[in-house]
Amino acid sequence: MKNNYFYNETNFDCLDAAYKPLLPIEQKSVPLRVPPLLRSEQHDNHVSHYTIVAQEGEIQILDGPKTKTWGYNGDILGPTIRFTCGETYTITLVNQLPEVTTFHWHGLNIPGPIEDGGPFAPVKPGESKTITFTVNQPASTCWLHPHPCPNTASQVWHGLAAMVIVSDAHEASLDLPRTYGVDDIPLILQDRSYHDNQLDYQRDYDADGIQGNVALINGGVNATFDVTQQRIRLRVLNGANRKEFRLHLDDDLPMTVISSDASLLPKPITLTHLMLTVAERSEFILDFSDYKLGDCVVLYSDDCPILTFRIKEFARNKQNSIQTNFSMAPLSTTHEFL
Ligand SMILES: [Cu+2]
Repeated sequence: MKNNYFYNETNFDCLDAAYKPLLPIEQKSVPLRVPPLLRSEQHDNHVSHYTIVAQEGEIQILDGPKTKTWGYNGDILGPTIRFTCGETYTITLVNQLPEVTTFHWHGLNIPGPIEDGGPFAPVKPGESKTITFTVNQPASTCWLHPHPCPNTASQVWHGLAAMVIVSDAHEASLDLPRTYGVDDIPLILQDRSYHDNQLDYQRDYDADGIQGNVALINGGVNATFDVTQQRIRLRVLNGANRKEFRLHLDDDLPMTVISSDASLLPKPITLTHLMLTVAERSEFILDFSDYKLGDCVVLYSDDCPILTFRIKEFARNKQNSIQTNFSMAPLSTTHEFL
């Protein structure tokens, strides 16, 4: 291992008797699903209105029958929700699931118990609730997930999770990739087990947290992403119930980490291996300037390939290095709640 902070993988796995490794899957690769951006229905007096619907669906994940899933405003996961620091949002939360859920804003510094969406903010089946909050925190990558007691884990397992991006004027002033879907890419990493292509939470239940052998990335398997810009910013969320993701590129391409859970780091850190535990987020930049058209670079977790980058044509600029000092605002204004 080139980065000393990294774990001893062999020992780590031996100590966890129930550890389930990710296994490569024999299936044709498909383009990476990039969740759409959530559109506001209305914008008046500096207040944006959104509607988020928790619903049942089904989607093609493995070859064969479709998998029954849950999602926000769709079959699985949800649209990416963008907030701007200082803006106020009114959000209508709709529960079309057959059981109680909540809508928890993991990483947002907003009031509880209702707006925050913890276990004390239930939305019953067939009902809806409207919340209003003002976002006031540094730029960060957060996420939305259900948090009902005791069904948080099973609802996430069924597919409820969405990425949340907070932007602010400071982040906007930095020379960082931020064209969503082109060079600013959300990656929700998860693992699942399937039985005849279906989830079975009870069968796979583990009191320490459920695991699977199939790696999902944005709800799909064996994904490829076409690189059309020299620098790609990945916003990575470990959306698994229990599993750590231990990321590295097949040729040890450096990852320039710019952000962790709370916000931007004081300055970027370059790593070749990065471990994310559950619910953790990290933003890092990959610079593909040393590759040529047609090359492929593969992102792994442990020894399982999870995403292939295919190099396309793009303008190259060796001078376009990443700023080394973000001079970010102090972190004391942010709080983190699970
Ligand atoms: Cu959480």
